[in-house]
Amino acid sequence: AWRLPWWRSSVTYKSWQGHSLPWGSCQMLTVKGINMAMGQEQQAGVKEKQVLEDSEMHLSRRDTEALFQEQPETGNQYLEDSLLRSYLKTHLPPKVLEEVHQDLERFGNRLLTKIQPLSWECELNPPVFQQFDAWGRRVDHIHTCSAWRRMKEISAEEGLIAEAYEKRYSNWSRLYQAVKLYLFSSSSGGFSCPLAMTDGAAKVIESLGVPGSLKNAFDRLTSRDPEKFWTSGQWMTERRGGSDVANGTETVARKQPDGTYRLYGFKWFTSAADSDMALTLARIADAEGQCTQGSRGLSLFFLRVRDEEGKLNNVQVQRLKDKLGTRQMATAELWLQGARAELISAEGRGVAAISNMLNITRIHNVIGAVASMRRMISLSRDYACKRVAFGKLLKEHPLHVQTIARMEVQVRGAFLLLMDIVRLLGLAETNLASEQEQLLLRLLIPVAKLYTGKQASAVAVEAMESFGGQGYMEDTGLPVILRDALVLSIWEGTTNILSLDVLRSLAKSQGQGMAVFLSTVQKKLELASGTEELSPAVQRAREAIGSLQQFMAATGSERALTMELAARDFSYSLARIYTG
Ligand code: UCC
Repeated sequence: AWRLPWWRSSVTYKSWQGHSLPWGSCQMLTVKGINMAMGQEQQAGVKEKQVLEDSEMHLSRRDTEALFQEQPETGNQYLEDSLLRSYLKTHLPPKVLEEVHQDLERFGNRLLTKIQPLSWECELNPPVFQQFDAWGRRVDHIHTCSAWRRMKEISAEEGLIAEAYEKRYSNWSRLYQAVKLYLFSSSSGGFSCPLAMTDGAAKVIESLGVPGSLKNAFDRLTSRDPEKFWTSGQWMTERRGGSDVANGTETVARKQPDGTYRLYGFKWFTSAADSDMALTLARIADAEGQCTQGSRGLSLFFLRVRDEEGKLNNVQVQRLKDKLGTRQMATAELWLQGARAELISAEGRGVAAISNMLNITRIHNVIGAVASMRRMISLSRDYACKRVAFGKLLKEHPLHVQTIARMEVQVRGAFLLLMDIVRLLGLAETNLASEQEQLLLRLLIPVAKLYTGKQASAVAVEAMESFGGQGYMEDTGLPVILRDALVLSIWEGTTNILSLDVLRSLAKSQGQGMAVFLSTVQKKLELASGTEELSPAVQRAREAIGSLQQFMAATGSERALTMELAARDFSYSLARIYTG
């Protein structure tokens, strides 16, 4: 019974609970029921009745046998991921590798034995919103399950945020953190989402030099102590929409005599609404109550969601969102009715300040995309080794293997792209990145986010099909992975918005970003051209670069318009070339 998803109606649930009969027997009862209802038994002769009963028995036994398939499983996800292990072996300094390997092996076992069951519990027990108590008092309480709260403790214990900020392994710390998040993602029961925003908030505070007023928050966001650890929200989307933040933000900030602010507005889409704090944008009102419109009117604020006694900070929860996926996690509509907040950016520099957070959460999105592809393919591979069809195992059918191999190529490319981004981020965060590497990082983040988000959805659908009808069954857990993957191309900037961000990054660097991209790719191709087996791939990559350069040269006087229209295809090309 625990395997039943929560949204199955209680009628179905109860009727299953009522029978301790195995599936086959249930079916036999159903067949008998139909026959009785049709009145055939009364009409049939004794002999005919016997034949009918015999065939029912025969059918039910056969069905019972045919219904059982072996469940696809995975083992320790670190040990089984040969590409991940070979990447770490190739890139990490030996001393770092030794320590990291031990920890990842241990973590892989913990994920398998302890964390994965919690993840399913989160899926079965989504958050519940209680607006009033029994006596009519407004409480606006979001009840989360114990497994979800345990995920928060585990995140602290494992240093899933802390690792990146302690910098124990200098520039490799960020990559190491990303690897742990990648392993955690598919078993996190949706907790990857608050972690993404928590990491983003820590990054913003760090980039501000950890001012005294934010020291406590920073220490908590990056703590390994479950008692201290905080998660953060990122409240950006208002009712006019989540893409055009500059024009969509209506929230007003009114300055108080003590220098703090009170925020008034309506946040339409706040993920992980049970977080301890949030970063949010608002327009500061002047003495006459007027605000500057557009991007230049936006400033960034820090706020606590509740005070020390657990009372909401003048925030009202209107309702929880009814989402297609990520149901484990509370996404809410929030009214800010004078929420106390602290201004943490320069006035009018809110978008630029929160972009540090956006870049981190977009990298987390890539992590989630690669992880979900890896999970689906690992399960699909395992199933291919167990399931027999047409007289042999699926893995003995070349066409089936070809389908899995094509997905495998997608996930491997995406994984290597992700690793390169977090490697560059690690360099940037330890002041070891050249100016060129920083430009490349800025460009690759939106490229990777937009491309892997689409890949993850496509791979999830393809992999689901590789299980046949079983892939479509809720209680296999496979549809959950698909639903959760579908959001990856939507939140944190849709594909088109991210494509425009690619153009923004190129324009801001006045073409330097593109030059760095091309020279980096050329260098990688030169290295690869020394290996004969790779020459057809090198050739194709060179042709793709040639087409891209020709396209850019041909944009002519209508360049801005052409580039805007081509932004998505252009970004896909960058992703494919770099990944190749
Ligand atoms: O909150 C959400 C859901 C949370 C759940 C997330 C969990 C993910 C977990 C995954 C785990 C599995 S969703 C919120 C979604 N909304 C967005 O992502 C926003 C999408 N819209 C954009 O990105 C737009 O392009 C905007 C908002 C950035 C456009 O705003 P503006 O004001 O029109 O942009 P400007 O004027 O071009 O940029 C203002 C400044 C510029 O700097 P200056 O002024 O110095 O030239 C830009 O260069 O901001 C800078 N900037 C950036 N800098 C803008 N974007 C970036 C960037 N990405 N990196 C660096």
